Amino acid sequence: MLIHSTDKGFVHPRSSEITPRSAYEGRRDLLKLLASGVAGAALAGWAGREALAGVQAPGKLAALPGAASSVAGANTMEKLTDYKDATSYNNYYEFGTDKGDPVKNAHTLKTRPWTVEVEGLVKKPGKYGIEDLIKLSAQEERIYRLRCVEGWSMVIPWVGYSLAELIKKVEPQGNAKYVEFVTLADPKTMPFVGSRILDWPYTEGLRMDEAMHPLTLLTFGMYGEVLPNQNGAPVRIVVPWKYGFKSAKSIVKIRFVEKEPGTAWNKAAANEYGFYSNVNPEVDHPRWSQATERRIGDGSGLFAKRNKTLMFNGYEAQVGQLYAGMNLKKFY
Ligand SMILES: Nc1nc2c(c(=O)[nH]1)N[C@H]1C(S)=C(S)[C@@H](COP(=O)(O)O)O[C@H]1N2
Ligand SMILES: [Mo]
Repeated sequence: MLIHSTDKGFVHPRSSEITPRSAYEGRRDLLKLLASGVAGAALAGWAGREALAGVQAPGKLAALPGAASSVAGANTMEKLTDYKDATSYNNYYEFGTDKGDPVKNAHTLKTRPWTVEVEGLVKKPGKYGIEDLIKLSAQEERIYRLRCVEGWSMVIPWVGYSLAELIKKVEPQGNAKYVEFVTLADPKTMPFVGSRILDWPYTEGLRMDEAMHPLTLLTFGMYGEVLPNQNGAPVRIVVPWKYGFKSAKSIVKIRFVEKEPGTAWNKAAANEYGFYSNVNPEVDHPRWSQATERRIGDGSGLFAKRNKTLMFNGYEAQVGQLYAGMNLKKFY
């Protein structure tokens, strides 16, 4: 997400695979079984739940397990990105612009106490303490690809629940057409807030139907644990069919509005980053192609293996309908 340079071959420390293959493959078999309809009651009990909790926690942070999700598209079978890679190669500009900065600097982020304010065009505005927000709905584990606009991607087992659960509780008014996410901008704990790279706070937004889509995840954890600070603790959004920058980290406000809200990267470079930002291999970034991507962990620099990028990041069957008839070159 850089104005100055593109993804420059960061060297990844080789780390042993965090998720034991046995656990992962056990989950794959179970999900196949569920899809075939055989599972049902036999899996409903304790044994089934145990087996479905696919990802073993790395043991670094507080546990936050989630039950395997039944939402369509929420369980890609691709190999998970190593926990170490997913937590040391980040974009979180409040803590620096290099991929290695957030893991070094984000320890200063204070994630308790934390409140998320729901405001704007809703019948039930209010402030949610983070613990209440976590308990508002059952936690699910969802394995999503996150595709950065810079050309790399990861596969991460996120933990959270559909943002729609919260939206239904707060009852948007009829004229609420968009949802805006405002993130923390605290110059005391975030060394780059105050720099001129972006207009702080970092904000993002979704159209109401995008925000209500079951794949849009209000996210509290990953790999069976709470989010590490550098990944957006204590709560972030993950929108798997859009470029990573739509997935705002460390949110403090959810605001319901009538007009399309401004967004951090659109304000910084409107010709490069639109409001929609759906992953689209056919619409290039003005300065580079979006046709392929590099999966983090699959080598870097000259040895990087590149994969074809999929329309809507592979979630076209689930979300394509939201954009029927829209010119996606114009609304990039
Ligand atoms: N507040 C905030 N949220 C943010 C960003 C940021 O700089 N600040 N970067 C975005 C970008 S460009 C990406 S690709 C993802 C990266 O998420 P990850 O580090 O967990 O992989 O976070 C997004 N959310
Ligand atoms: Mo990104």
